[in-house]
Amino acid sequence: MTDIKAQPFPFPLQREAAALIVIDMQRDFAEPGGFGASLGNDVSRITRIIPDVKRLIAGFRSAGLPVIHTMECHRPDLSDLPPAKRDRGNPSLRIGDKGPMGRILIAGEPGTAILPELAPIDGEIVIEKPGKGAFYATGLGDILMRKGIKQLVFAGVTTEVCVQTTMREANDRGYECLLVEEATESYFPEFKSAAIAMIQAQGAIVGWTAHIDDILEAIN
Ligand code: TIU
Repeated sequence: MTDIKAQPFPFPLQREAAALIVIDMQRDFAEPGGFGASLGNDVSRITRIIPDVKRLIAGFRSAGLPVIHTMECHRPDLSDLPPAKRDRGNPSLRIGDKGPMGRILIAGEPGTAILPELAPIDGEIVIEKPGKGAFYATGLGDILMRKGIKQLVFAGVTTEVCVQTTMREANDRGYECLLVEEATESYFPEFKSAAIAMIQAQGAIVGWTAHIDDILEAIN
């Protein structure tokens, strides 16, 4: 067992049972005209983490460890979109509406795709999820169990919405969760800091957080 330098204390890596999960690094959250922008957010914050997420993915691939990708999206007929989610707030475009990159957050549309720099390669699992958490209404739990994965290293966006929701779901299911600080981002810097603090607090109540170089050194 190798410990990874982490907060609030070292993460006890079980290399054979660990996987990277990259949450929702989609054009819809990172590019103008997508879902994130339709909610009034400055999406340029998200693009800044692309090089670090890319480096992290490359490190897991070269270590021979699994990389799992998630995408927040809905069926074209909207049958998996609760009206409460579609109707929430006052966005300039709602989920399912046609925007400059196709229909917002709909499976198969150009804007819903994972950013090309971070695209999955053959053999990597891609989970399409209708919720903020990646365990809700997906096959993720069964897939992880079949693969013997017990530890999840988290990257992606946004820290306090889909990343933290999925970490909490995973933590309750018995996974040990480690968030990579440079490889996650929020539209709100104060929410990213708060999410990191609340994850680590109370003796890793939700999980650990660590820096990218410490993780890559431990797995390679
Ligand atoms: N709005 C926001 O911060 N996030 C989302 O809607 N989805 C994800 O975090 N992926």
